[in-house]
This record gives sequence, C-alpha cells and structure tokens, in this order.
Amino acid sequence: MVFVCLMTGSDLLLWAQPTSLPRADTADLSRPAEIPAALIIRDAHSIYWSFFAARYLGFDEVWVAYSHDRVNWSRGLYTGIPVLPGNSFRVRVSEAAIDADWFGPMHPPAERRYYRSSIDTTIWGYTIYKHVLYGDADADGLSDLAEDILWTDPDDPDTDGDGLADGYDNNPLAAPLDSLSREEMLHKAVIENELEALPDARLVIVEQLGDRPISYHRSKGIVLSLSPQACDAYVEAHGYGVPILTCNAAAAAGDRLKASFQFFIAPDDAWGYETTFQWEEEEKELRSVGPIDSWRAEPE
Ligand SMILES: [Ca+2]
Ligand SMILES: [Ca+2]
Ligand SMILES: [Ca+2]
Repeated sequence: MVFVCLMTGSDLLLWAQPTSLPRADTADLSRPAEIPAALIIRDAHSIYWSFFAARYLGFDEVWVAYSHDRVNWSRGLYTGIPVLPGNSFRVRVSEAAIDADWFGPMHPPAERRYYRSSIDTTIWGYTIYKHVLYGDADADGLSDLAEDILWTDPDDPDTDGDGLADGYDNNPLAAPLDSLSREEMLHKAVIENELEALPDARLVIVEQLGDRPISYHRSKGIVLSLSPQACDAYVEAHGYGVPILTCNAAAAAGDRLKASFQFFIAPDDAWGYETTFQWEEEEKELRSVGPIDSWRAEPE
C-alpha cells in the first residue's frame, strides 16, 4: 500500500493503510534502536515523527518515536490509537497534538478486537496531545498512558520494589522471591517455557499461583503477574485479546507433582494440557515423567 505525506500550513498529514505501517512485533520497545523508522513526517519544529504499529501492549496500535536528526530516536511512545483492520488512516501532527482519523467499515469484529475503555472505535477519530505522550510523572521511563494499561503505579518509579524501574522491568508487578516451594518452581518452569514459545513480544498476563506473585524470566515483551480476581478485572477494563496464562501445580502421589496449564484469550480461545513431574531430591529439580494430555476449546 502507498502512503502520502501532505503539508497544510503548519500541519502535516499522513495517509496510511494499516498494512503499510511498519511493524515492531518482536522489538523491545524499551530500546530505541529497535524502532522502525520507515514512515516519517517532520513537524513545524523540525522534529521527525516515526509511526509504526506494534502489539506490544496487547493490541495492534499506533506507536510513535521522535528524533531531531532521523538517526537517534526516542523510545517508542504509546498512543493508544488502534490499528483497525480494513480501515485507512489520516494522521495529522500539529503544534500540540496528533490527530488520527480512521475511515472504513465499522464491522462488529473490528470493534470487538480493540478493547480499551478509553477509546470508542465507533467514533471516527482520536486526538492525543503531545504532552500526554511524553507525560511520565514518576520519571521511570514508562509514560503515564502506558502505566494505565500495565496497572503499574504512575507515581511510583518501581511498583514492585525490586530495584528495576517500571520502564525497564519486564515483570513490573512481581519482585523475585527469595525461595520457591516445589509447586511454585513447577509453575514457574511451565510458564517460562510457554512464554518463550510465544511468537511475538506482545503483553502477556500470568495468573498468580496461590497468594504470591512470581517473577518470570522472558527474553522479550512484558509479563504482568495478577491475582485471579485482578485477571478478571483486567479483562473487563482492557479486554479481550490479551493472552492469560495459568498453571496450577499440585502434589500427586509420592514425590510427583501434577501441572495443569491453560492459555486463554477472552472471550473463547483456549487450549491447555496436563502433565506429571517427578521431584528428584538429589538434583533438586523437577523432571517430566507423565504423558501430556492436551486439549483445545471448540469455537462456538
Ligand atoms: Ca512513569
Ligand atoms: Ca511507575
Ligand atoms: Ca520493578
């Protein structure tokens, strides 16, 4: 698809089809070097704006980065502007704001695919003020707008108190624990295995095992550790389309533990498996011993 840049007075216009937006699916947006700089417009202050699409916070959304020289770019800034399939966009960068208008059919599936309570996709158009894009009250590298989506504290630079600022913490709601029970070890091992198997860096939620949030290693993207009640509340607020991983681990016969894993995207995509592990006392580790019984939810 083709996009066109137009200048109208001090405003700059950009028309784009969603398919023409460069994507940053696998990028780590906390590192500026990963930002694709293919779709750029320059504003009245000679600042360059690069527009790209990313599912980093769960949905296909428009992100921007800015630069004074087209070489050194800011981190990606979250706009909250949805990339609606089948629609075309007009984006205007003016003195204080970025206006996005989208044009196209408003099929129910397109509305449903984007669940941010702050944006009504049945209305064509959205304005985001530049000061909102930059706004970072606690100076932790994560904008207030992104903190609203991640449920981190916009007034605390380190929500989970583990020494890593929210903007540089891939697991910002869970500090590492000093020691883990066997059940927690198994839960963590299964979850980390599945996190690495995910194809892109999109946001993932992990439902907490028991009453302690566990910190998970993931080489890309953000993981939120939430209690079961908070998972439900999150789906209500930000919606359908964000994967939720759960793994229950329970003692079985002898030194065996049973793990039940589930991958769920509201409203109806789910799959999972059950398997058995043996605790090896000498090696102090868990070894998979059981067959894997997997299942998938039938679409309605
Ligand atoms: Ca912040
Ligand atoms: Ca914060
Ligand atoms: Ca932290």
